[in-house]
Amino acid sequence: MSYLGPCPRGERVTRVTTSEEQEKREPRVGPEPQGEPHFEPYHHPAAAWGAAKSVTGFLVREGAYTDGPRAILKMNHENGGFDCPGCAWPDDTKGLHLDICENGIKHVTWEMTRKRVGREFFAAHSVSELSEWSDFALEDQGRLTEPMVYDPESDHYVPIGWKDAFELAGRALRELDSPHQASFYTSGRLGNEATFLYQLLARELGTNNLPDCSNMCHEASGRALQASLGTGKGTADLKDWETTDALFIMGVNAASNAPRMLTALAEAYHRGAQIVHVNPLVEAAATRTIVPHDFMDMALFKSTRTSTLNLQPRIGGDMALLRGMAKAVLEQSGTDPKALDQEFIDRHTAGFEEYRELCEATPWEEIEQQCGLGRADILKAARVYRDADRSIVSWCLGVSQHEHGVDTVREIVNLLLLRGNLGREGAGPSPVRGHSNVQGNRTCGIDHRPTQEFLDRLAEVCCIDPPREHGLDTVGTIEAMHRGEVKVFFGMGGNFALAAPDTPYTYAALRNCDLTVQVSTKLNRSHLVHGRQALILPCLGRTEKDHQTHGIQSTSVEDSMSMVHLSVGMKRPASPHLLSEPAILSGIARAALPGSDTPWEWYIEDYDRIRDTMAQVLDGFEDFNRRVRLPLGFRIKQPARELVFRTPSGRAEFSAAPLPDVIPAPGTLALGTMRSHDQWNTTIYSDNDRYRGIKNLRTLVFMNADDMRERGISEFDPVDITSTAKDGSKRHLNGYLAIPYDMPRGCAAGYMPEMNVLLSIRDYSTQSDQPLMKHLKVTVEPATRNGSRQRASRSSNT
Ligand SMILES: Nc1nc2c(c(=O)[nH]1)N[C@H]1C(S)=C(S)[C@@H](COP(=O)(O)OP(=O)(O)OC[C@H]3O[C@@H](n4cnc5c(=O)[nH]c(N)nc54)[C@H](O)[C@@H]3O)O[C@H]1N2
Ligand SMILES: Nc1nc2c(c(=O)[nH]1)N[C@H]1C(S)=C(S)[C@@H](COP(=O)(O)OP(=O)(O)OC[C@H]3O[C@@H](n4cnc5c(=O)[nH]c(N)nc54)[C@H](O)[C@@H]3O)O[C@H]1N2
Ligand SMILES: [Mo]
Repeated sequence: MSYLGPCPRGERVTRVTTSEEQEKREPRVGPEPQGEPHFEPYHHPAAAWGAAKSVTGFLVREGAYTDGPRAILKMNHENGGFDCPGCAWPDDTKGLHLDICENGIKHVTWEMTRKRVGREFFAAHSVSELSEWSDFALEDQGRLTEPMVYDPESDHYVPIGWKDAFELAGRALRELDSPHQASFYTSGRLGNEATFLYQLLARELGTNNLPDCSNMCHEASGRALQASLGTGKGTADLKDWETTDALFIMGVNAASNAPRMLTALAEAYHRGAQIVHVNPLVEAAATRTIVPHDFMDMALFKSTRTSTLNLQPRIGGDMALLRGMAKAVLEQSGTDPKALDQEFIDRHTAGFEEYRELCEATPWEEIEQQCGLGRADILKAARVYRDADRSIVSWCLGVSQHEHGVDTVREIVNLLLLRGNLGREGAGPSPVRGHSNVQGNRTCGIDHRPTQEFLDRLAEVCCIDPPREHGLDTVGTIEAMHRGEVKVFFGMGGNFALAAPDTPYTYAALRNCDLTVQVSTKLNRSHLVHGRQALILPCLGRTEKDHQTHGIQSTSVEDSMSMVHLSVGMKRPASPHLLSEPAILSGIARAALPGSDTPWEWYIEDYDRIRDTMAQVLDGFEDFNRRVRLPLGFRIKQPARELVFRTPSGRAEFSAAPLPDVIPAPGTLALGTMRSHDQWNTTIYSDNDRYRGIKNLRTLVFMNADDMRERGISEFDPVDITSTAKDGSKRHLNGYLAIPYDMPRGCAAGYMPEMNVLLSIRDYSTQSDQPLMKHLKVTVEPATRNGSRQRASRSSNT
């Protein structure tokens, strides 16, 4: 094995151990450091003035100090305005006038920047040159302004008219031997109307190759809820959050990634509800908050607790904790019949006896070892659950991105069923979705495994003959591109190259395509890692006015809690040459399917027409155009919420899966990849992570202090991280800095997307096909050759 040499901080060094040893150096993801790396544990409440300060700096940097605040006042409004393109947390049901958060503001401002990337920019910089730039620098150039096509002779992107761009894409699709040689990726920003047209295009063409970011995100949650309850979504809504007695918040960094949840947590605490956080790290949302739109609290620095109990299981230990809680409740039911809701179990569930026997047969010692918590802690959580009349369990990627993600979500449902926490106010499962419309994408047909009923309706209403076989998901698409079986890749938003696992493998896969098409708002890595032919098609953002023949159009989105509402942009588009996403899809569809009977152009004149068709195809969208215009939109009916279960037994089904072994082998650590506070997936705003006390550093690994000591590693020491994949192949990141952090032994954490180089494409869950982004098997050692200890600072008072 050859050594890669010293690694300046921030450079990613990847070595993929394949038959032919490859070496690869990647540019940094984050910005040039603004100072020395610094670490000081954070002790302040979440949100509050730190957030206000951070927002102000950001508005100034993006030149949006006048447009920004004006736009923010139009965000998430019950009548008109646009939906925050940030996370999928629902809008306040009381029509709150400032239903916003720090990261939502940053996200909107990022889209509204005054910076532009025009033809002059591409003329000045070749693709090879841009490939050396950091991901931060690429996006920081601003909004894309006109369609561009890759010119291999000059290695530059050059302008192309929309008509020619559509024809180029259309011809490539027309000339494929099989429609399955194309794959259509969606990032969860796409509005419902464009989503519907996108899946129609793919299916009319003849393929279900519709990978999406859910395949890396909540696929496990969807599959588990579908199997247990017959509906792939959570059943609790914001009203339930407002009335529940106990909230269990698992595997989510809410203060950074769903910050408007802080309001719900603070309100729950005031009400006297119990709030249990389950996370190997005690994140900021598990401490205190100052709710940003509560001006009096802001002015008086008055914070509210947002937790009553924090439990820190080992990475992957959630299922064992849940099993322990269920076991405790079942044991208690021997003397206290009210511990169980036997009537609910008898009337509405199947498989209870088998589950009870499994819980009895699972020894406490195994439960304690697997979750990494003592019995007393498990019993504390069980008592909170037993004492609450109504409970909600909420979760995100800390639960879903694991080998046994489906089993764990099903165990959440098992626990809820024991006490009838379903189909009534204040209770139920409540996954926190990621992208603002990722749930709507699935509802509106982005699914590589569509149901036959959905395809039947689509065939009937849209007069097409959709393919019946399953298509490719994200991992499947990457592998098929690698093998040369997928030749045309469409990216409808997102940054596939960087978001997907096994960075060099994914790059090679994209480069193996005949054509890559990226519909985007900003320049990113996926434009530079491209096929033999490549198009960049710039589109309107959600904040911008979408003018069509019948006037300004709005699009609809669905939040985490199944509320569908309209979003209408209010800003002048960043460039007169931008098209809306539906218009781009219509143009490509017409070129790809010249004889199509679908009225592609007619749909674009007025999106109400798309909605009328959707109303006929999609369950729960009846009378779509009227209902979506109601003040808060409408909620898609959830059969499970009404205790109607579309499962084989017609009941809610207990699962009885054995506990997985999640204990790291001696000498190894389980590493979870996650976001910093100042990033939005692959979009990096700065290299700070305020709530975790980090400044000027992304190339780090958080570790337990004893694990560091055992390896002779001190704070800020450079280390080499080696991952071992299921197939034994090894991947490396060298010269990362170790940071001691309050987390269980055997666990480590670091940032995505940098750490995707450590994850083999073949390491995905056999239950959900999701890449194992929260459970990499790694060793961490002092850096071998990089002797120069980087200068770094840490506050001495901690
Ligand atoms: N500002 C901002 N908001 C976002 C995003 C963003 O990048 N920036 N991304 C959006 C998207 S697409 C998504 S999917 C969501 C993601 O939202 P999160 O799920 O919060 O995303 P991560 O940053 O991956 O954080 C994972 C959390 O799980 C914890 N964790 C890791 N392993 C385990 C485990 O085994 N068990 C438990 N219980 N916890 C564990 C980590 O400590 C961390 O708190 O956020 C959405 N919102
Ligand atoms: N290791 C590791 N990897 C992960 C994860 C993890 O936790 N760990 N999380 C995974 C998850 S949960 C997700 S969701 C994926 C995210 O994967 P993606 O959704 O593919 O990535 P994003 O970073 O959200 O995409 C950013 C790009 O979207 C484009 N964009 C922004 N707004 C718009 C718009 O309105 N329209 C269009 N057409 N384009 C727009 C911009 O060009 C921007 O550069 O990453 C996954 N990757
Ligand atoms: Mo996500």
